[in-house]
Amino acid sequence: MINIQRLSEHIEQLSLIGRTADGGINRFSYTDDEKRANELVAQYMEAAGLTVRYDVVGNLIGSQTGTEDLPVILLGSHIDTVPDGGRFDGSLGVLTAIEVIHSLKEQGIDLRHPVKVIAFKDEEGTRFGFGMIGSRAIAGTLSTTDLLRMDEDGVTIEQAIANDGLERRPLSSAKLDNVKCYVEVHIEQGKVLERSDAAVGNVTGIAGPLWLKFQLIGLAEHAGATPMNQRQDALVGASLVIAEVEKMAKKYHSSVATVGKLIVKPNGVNVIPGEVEWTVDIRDIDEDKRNLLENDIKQYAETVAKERQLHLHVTELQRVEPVQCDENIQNAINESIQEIGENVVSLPSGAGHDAMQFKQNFPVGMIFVRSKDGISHNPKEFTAEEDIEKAAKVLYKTIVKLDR
Ligand code: HGY
Ligand code: MN
Ligand code: MN
Ligand code: MN
Repeated sequence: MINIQRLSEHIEQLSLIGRTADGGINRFSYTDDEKRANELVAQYMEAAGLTVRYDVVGNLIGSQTGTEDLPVILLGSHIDTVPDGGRFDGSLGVLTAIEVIHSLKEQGIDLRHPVKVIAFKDEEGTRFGFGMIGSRAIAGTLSTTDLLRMDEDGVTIEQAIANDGLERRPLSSAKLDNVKCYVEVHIEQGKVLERSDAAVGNVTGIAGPLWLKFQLIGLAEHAGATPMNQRQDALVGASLVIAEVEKMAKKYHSSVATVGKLIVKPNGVNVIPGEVEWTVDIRDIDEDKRNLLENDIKQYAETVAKERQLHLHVTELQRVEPVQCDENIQNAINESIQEIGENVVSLPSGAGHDAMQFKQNFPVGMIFVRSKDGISHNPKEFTAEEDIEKAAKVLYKTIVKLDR
């Protein structure tokens, strides 16, 4: 049913592009490495019989017609990474979708529905602090204002698109209509499947990431000449807030909150920090609880700022709504898991995925594959070949069921 040797070879080859010294991967949107990765994946798409094109933001789209004029079955994921990321996050979903289309073709199975496989642009948001550029464009929700977001060198998304040599067309040309559904294979990036002794899982819903940037501004002064009770130390203030973020998140059991980036200015040994900037990534499958946690954190930051004569600025970087996966697609996935002799485990996704951008557009479903030790966003990210083969078989069977 699936040529797992070919799929494993594709995963290995793609993982070599953007490789870091410690075996991780740096592959950020609109860079030469990502361009080379797209070119490799485009070859795999063509070998599978897909017609390849790039859309206005650089989504790599492989298409095939159906035997009937029906809505499109959409598959895919992303091939960009977090800094020093793993070889399976995103890439597994794109390559597995291509392998399933390739296998169906080899077995002479012509689907009724047209199919598109997409490697979505910039799912991670690593370069511009604003993720899922590609899937937003496909959903028709990416705005020209969004394209003004800048990377750390001051390059906007719009400039990066132009530098990438992509044909300039209106953003609206990227929107895909007439889509039946979207199904994504992705590594779990958590420990649930492993603890349930399950190779694959059916995703019930996806927690929505809310990204905020906090800035505390105090006064940079001499570390030796400034008495302790006369300081406006931005880093001490930030530290109090950051420690409280963890305590508050634990209060809301299903929520998670992470401070992933921290910038201290002027960052000198003998200078009281005058300015500190940090990010908070807040998630919950329940949007109301996420909003409560957001407000708790903001209010505490304001209290600390007032007590310490610091100025606080909070900027929203992205706010993605949680999404429930479609019941019919979940049933097709569960039946397929049973048919390959695996026990069915259904679970929510703590990680965000391109699928969540399609909440208002068409039904979505996701198939998770077990992550060793639940590790991801890390060079140690690993998923066993036999688990990948099972996930590919589940996707194969799910597509055949959805095609009826
Ligand atoms: O942040 C996430 O959840 C995903 O890896 N982009
Ligand atoms: Mn990721
Ligand atoms: Mn991912
Ligand atoms: Mn994803």
